[in-house]
Amino acid sequence: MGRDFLKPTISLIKIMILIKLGGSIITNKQKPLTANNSAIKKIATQLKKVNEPYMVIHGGGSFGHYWSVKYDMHTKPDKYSIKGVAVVKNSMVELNKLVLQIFLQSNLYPYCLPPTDFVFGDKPITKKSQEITKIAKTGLIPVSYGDVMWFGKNKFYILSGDRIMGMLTRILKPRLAIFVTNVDGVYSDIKNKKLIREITTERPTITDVKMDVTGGMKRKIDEAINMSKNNTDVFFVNGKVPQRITDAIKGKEFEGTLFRRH
Ligand code: IP8
Repeated sequence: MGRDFLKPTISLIKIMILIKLGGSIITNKQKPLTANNSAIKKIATQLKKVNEPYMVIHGGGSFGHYWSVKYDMHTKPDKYSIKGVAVVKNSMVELNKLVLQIFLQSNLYPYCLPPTDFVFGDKPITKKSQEITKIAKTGLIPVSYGDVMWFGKNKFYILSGDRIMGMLTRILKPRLAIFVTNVDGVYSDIKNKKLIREITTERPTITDVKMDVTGGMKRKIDEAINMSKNNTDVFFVNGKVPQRITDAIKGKEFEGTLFRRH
């Protein structure tokens, strides 16, 4: 099935692409506090070929998720251990720094945007979020990440990168949103690796892999369905074959799952 029809008409009206680099691809989830530098490098090399405004949001993987589990911290606002808050936050800054460094070494120009810059409590700050497209239009790449956030009333919560994707889709109305993970897309059957090529409205029944603190693949699918309802095409692609990211952007045929906008 060709997907070329997705590109020309939409790009005339809409700009901006949101790319979520999942923790499963940019870190080694089996090894605490280990980034997958070579995967990040390969993705950065592909991103160098993109010549339209885009933003990158990355997940926590074996950094943020590792510590969130250790300190029993979740997406629900609560009075979590303040040591936990400090440790999770620091681990995400560390991972973000690595991503920024590799981007710079790959001749990309990242512009670090922690979610505290455009989220207050659990809501996006519309005016600040709207500036993101303008930053991306200069050629810089706004880079944000899942994080532990101050909620108010002595409570904190884990804000996932997937949630940020959903929030910003509503405000920026990107022409495309891409979730990069370590699998080909959404499988209807994880054992046989049967890939669902296209999802319109219905949430597919999937057999999920291990859950993480922010909800794993199921959560990602719900977010993607809502984003496609917000008139944005959403792709799930495998970051181990990073060319699929640029193929999706260029409207070429590629292996992955499309959540068609409606
Ligand atoms: O990996 C989670 O972000 P995600 C960030 O996008 C933390 O779910 C701090 C666990």
